[in-house]
Amino acid sequence: MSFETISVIGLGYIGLPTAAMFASRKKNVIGVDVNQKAVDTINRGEIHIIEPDLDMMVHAAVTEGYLKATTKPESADAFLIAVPTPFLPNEEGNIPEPDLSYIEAASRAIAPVLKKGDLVILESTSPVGATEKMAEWLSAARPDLTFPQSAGENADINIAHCPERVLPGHVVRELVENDRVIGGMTAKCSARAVELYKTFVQGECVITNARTAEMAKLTENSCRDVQIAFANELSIICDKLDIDVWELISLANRHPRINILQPGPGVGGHCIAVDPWFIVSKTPDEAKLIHTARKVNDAKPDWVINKVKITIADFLQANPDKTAKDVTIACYGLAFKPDIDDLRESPAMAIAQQLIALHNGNVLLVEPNITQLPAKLAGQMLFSAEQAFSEADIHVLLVDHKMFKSIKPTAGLVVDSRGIW
Ligand code: SAJ
Repeated sequence: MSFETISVIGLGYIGLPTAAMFASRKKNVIGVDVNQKAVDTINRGEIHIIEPDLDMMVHAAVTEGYLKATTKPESADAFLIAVPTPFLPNEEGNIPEPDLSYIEAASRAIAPVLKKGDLVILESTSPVGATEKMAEWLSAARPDLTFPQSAGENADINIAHCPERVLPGHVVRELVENDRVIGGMTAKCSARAVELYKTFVQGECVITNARTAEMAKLTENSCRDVQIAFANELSIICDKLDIDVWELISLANRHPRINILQPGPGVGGHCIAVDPWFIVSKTPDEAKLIHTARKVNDAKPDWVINKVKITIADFLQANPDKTAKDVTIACYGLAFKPDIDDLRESPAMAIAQQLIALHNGNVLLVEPNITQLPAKLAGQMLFSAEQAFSEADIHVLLVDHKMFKSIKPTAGLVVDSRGIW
């Protein structure tokens, strides 16, 4: 049975590009989101997130009539769930537990419109076992239909986990080109999911089971987290030993089998700093290295703040006529990584906020990729790099945006968390 109508639940950074991609292949796509504002924006042919080329795709899909957004699920042949899986609120020091309530809510929302022959795919990054849980929620809501956990290959509804693996900023290209892990609850579920993704995926669709697919996604991001933690730990060791860590890494990387990543002010974003916890919370006694890497990366912003405090003390020692109130600090970059405007879960933002709270003098914020500061920084102003260069006594480089690679301050003290100045 082919897929004529496809519904995508959750129209965020993954769901919206995926919906637009199916629509670009002339499938009827129903995008569902609880956010009425996002739904209205999309139905005007506009987008509420920033991702290169997505605006054109959504505009074309909506004007040609292949994509519409709504807050209430409608009947479709396939449902892709791409909702967030954040943490449950937890006390500092405890292992964060994943919050599956968005997946549960999405399952309950689509259950009434499911019909025999439908395919349901969980795309959200999830702890091992989440797809089976989703299948249970669906089955509890629709006792009149059969599901793979009890009916196997003969189930009325097919279910699979197919994790997204695209890099923010390159989503449109990577959705098409990346290989896809397809974890069906049965062989038939996998085969149908492959058929669906082959609508636009040019990469290979590699079949496994749902649990392995869940773990594959968590493994990819945990691997990167561990590798970044290694670089961050090296930067702290090198600082103590008076060695330039960036020179050290570039030398070590000349070895044919070594490829060390780059240290920074910490790990941000909604994936790499989150997903390893899904492994740690399931297997806390076994996931020792993954847990330690998380702690190393989470501690890095405080290390940078401490560096700034030491630099303020150095400045005051060299300028005995001044007090902390007279010292102007500039922070360069607020985004969670270079050349994007996404400030969520950004270590640079956390450092800037803490410096504003800690420091008696002025803190100037420079972020060339935004025009307005978020509410969290209400009362602060955005400055151009040139203004900050001329006004600040201490320059704190937090994000290696392209722009900062071509200019640098000529006076004042520098705390460079990225090694470009
Ligand atoms: N970072 C460093 N040093 C490095 C590389 C990255 O400090 O050498 C920092 C970045 O500055 C940033 C954080 O790590 O704060 C994460 O950035 P990233 O570019 O490594 O990854 P994300 O979060 O943008 O996207 C990741 C990708 N996963 C992997 O590369 C294994 C992407 O493919 C996933 O789809 C995405 O997570 C996701 O949605 O899970």
